Amino acid sequence: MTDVTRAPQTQRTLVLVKPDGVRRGLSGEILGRLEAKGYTLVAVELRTADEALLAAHYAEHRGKPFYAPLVEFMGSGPILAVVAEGERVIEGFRSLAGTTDPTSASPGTIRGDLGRDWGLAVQQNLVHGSDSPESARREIALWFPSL
Ligand code: D4T
Repeated sequence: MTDVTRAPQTQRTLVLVKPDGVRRGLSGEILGRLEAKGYTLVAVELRTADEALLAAHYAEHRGKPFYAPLVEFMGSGPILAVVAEGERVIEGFRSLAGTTDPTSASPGTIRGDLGRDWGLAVQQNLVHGSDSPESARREIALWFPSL
């Protein structure tokens, strides 16, 4: 519901189309969903991430069982890195993406419509989206230091 007393919260978020999404030719579909929702693309770059960037990006997961396969998977091919902007875009993109496990993510979401479990060591769940304003600032600085 609209809260008329609330101050505007124009935000930026980091979206990644992960290597599975790029490999499957879903970059356009995913960018299309972002744009159709009304968010603005601020930066878009296709790049293969090196281990240092991935270690910094996933620092919070270091030591977890899925960390090594996650870094290997994320470095396995090009990623489409995107900065998107809009009112409450951080929450909005997380909602577009759906929950982490694509098998149970709701239909209508990117992961729910386009993703599934492939029986691999790591969830190949097509996209990443920053989960808070602090994460967004940190991640945008890592992937797009010039912004
Ligand atoms: P990201 O960070 O990639 O947007 O995904 P989420 O926010 O949805 O999920 P996350 O940070 O908890 O996980 C990061 C990354 O690790 C993989 N993963 C995660 C996995 O393979 N097994 C697991 O049990 C978890 C929790 C999937 C996404």
